[in-house]
Amino acid sequence: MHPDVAWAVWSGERARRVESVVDGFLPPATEPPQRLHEAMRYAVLGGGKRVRALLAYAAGELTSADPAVVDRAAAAVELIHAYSLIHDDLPCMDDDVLRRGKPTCHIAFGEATALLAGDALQSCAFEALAAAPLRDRGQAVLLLAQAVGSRGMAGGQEIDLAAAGQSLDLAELEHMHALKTSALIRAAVRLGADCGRPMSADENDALHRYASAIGLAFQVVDDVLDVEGTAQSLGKTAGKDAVQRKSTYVTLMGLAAARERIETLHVAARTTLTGFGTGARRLLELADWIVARTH
Ligand code: GRG
Repeated sequence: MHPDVAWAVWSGERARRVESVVDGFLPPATEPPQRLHEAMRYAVLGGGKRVRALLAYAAGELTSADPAVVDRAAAAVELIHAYSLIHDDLPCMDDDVLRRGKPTCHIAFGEATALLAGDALQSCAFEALAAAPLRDRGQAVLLLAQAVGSRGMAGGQEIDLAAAGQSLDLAELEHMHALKTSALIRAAVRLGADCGRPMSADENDALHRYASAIGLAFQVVDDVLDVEGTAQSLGKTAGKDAVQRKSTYVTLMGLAAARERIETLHVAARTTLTGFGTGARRLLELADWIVARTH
């Protein structure tokens, strides 16, 4: 099978897999309070590239994990991600009306229900991990909590909000994204890998460097797409960074240098995996896909 086809088959199968795990884990929309459960399901099901889940499954392949064991880790990171998007789209934050090609959760369900849906999805993520068939559930819960709290994603979001109307330098921008975007991506990789055989300290370190590089590359691509994409291709509002006068890789470096930075991070991510052999195949493919993505 051609490598591109094999990748499409694998990623499509894993994306459907996590969709069904999340679907089975969430309360049904018919269960009271129906509106809240409907909003939760609206935000997390039927959309999104599932990058974080794919990273968890791919990292699981590196340590020969059974995908059935990775399922809960993959679901947990997608649940957290969906919560963060709901909250990020609220009027008090990024104030957006379009997400994954449909009205944002607060447009569809109202602000109060959207806020609660985000809260409840975050709880669901921890519930999924806490009851998962993992070797060390406590460690997994700790890892995710640290990645999404004030020293991780939520902290990065606060730095981003505080920077409104100000210009950040490159180091400040990188620090913000290391928390806001990369922390969850790093957690996805580590949680997935931890579902398989124990890793050596060197392997752990290499995987951490892979995830950091790919997390940052994901963000630089996001900045480039905000300039080059359309609402139709992205499924979310395009050109927002310029309207909000946000510092981005493109505003600080220019488009050409931002593209070069993506390629440098791409090469760095691939290089960190050289010692892993064929088990790294999916992580390598994911690195290629993340930097080449168009939405
Ligand atoms: C509200 C605590 C809190 C955090 C929000 C994730 C986030 C932090 C904000 C989202 C805003 C944003 C554009 C971040 C940059 C990168 C990013 C996370 C893009 C969206 O992720 P994708 O492209 O989305 O993986 P899909 O829809 O494919 O899942």
